[in-house]
Amino acid sequence: MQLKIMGLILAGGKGTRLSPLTRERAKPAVPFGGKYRIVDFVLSNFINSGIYSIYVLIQFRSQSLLQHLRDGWQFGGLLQEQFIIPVPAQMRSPGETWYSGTADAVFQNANLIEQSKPDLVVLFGADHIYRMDIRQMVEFHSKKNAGVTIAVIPVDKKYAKEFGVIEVDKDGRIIGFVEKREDAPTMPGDPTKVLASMGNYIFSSELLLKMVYEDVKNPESSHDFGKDILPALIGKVEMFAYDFQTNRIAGDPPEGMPYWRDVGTLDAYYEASMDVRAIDPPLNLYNRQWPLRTSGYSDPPAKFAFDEEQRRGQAIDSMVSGGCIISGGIVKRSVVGRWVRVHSGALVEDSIIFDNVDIGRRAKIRRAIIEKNARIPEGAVIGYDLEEDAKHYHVTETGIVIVEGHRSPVPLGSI
Ligand code: ADQ
Repeated sequence: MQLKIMGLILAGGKGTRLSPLTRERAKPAVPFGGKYRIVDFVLSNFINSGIYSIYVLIQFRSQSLLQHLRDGWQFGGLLQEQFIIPVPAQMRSPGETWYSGTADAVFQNANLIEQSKPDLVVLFGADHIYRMDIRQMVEFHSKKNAGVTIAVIPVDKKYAKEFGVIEVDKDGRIIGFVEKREDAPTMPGDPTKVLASMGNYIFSSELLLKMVYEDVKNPESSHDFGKDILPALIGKVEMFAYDFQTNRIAGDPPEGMPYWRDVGTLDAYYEASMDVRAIDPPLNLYNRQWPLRTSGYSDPPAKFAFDEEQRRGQAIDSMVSGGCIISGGIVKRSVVGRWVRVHSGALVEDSIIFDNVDIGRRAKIRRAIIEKNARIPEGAVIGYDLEEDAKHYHVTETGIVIVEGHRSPVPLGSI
């Protein structure tokens, strides 16, 4: 029997720890990998897994995310059950509030589930960099006859306080769940690791509805899946952990381990970006059987204007997006967004450059994130003297310099 599946994506997080990148946009709308946004990863996972009925629950600073969903993710029209629809808070909670937590976000949209009566709700976060064939998790959920299945991955014990941590019995049944606690239980046989929830759940629709209706009546609840709903289900329903490490993507080498990163901090975001741009990357964007989808931009190809004499005008070990012109400058080990100009004599190394940035002649940039629309003046030096940089820019713990951009874009192509 073909199961009827509804996709719900929780895309309302503030992403405070990614500030200033989240100053103007919700975390799922933060650019990643040059031409993509973080939300493209989960949306591509859904579409590539054949889940086509998708609601995206949005909240904070959603304009940029809405625009991205409109530009890149509109489809359907012919078939009623094929859509991606962004839904802001419906003010259906007792106090007519914004989504007060992830469970409240589902409660406020319970009518969508009631109307279409899916068998399963695939409820995923929107904040992670990974590829996952969700069909394999659905199959696991069905085989186990589970009420809830949570995708899990081992992470280093020192990160326990950032995740929901799960305990399982020998059959993979969940027997413990604690949310973000330093003293979370480690994995049997490996005291250095905890089994982290990836924030991706499959629920039988009936159970999900029952839980969010009960939760809204509970004055003690913070209306959150990790803090309230999941711990309360232990021992009451069949709840299983799906081991993400068993997930395989068609077209990938069989020995490759699945990659998953919570890009919760600027340093984690930087590391994941560098992972993806690597020559032999742990997450391969070039597997045509698992396309990472995004806006269908009509940018011209990136262009490299090479100066033979100076040996300049090139990008090495880098990803460079459409509309860019690297004109007499050098880009190394970097991720470059759309419509970027790198002028003569400029050197960009180990950096992430967002869209529409102009890097002036002879500027030198190292280990930096340069935000959208920024103008780097001629001869500027960034990333070489962190004490000096800290006077002008945000510098992270590991010494990544964040150069803020401008709100209003300089017209595309005018530089
Ligand atoms: P966090 O990611 O810290 O932990 P949360 O901030 O609730 O939890 O975000 C979960 C997802 O929901 C994100 O995609 C976020 O954008 C979205 N979201 C947050 N608040 C929302 C709201 N009010 N409305 C709509 N969407 C909202 C969670 C789990 C942990 C798990 C980690 C994995 O709680 O148990 O380990 O994810 O990263």
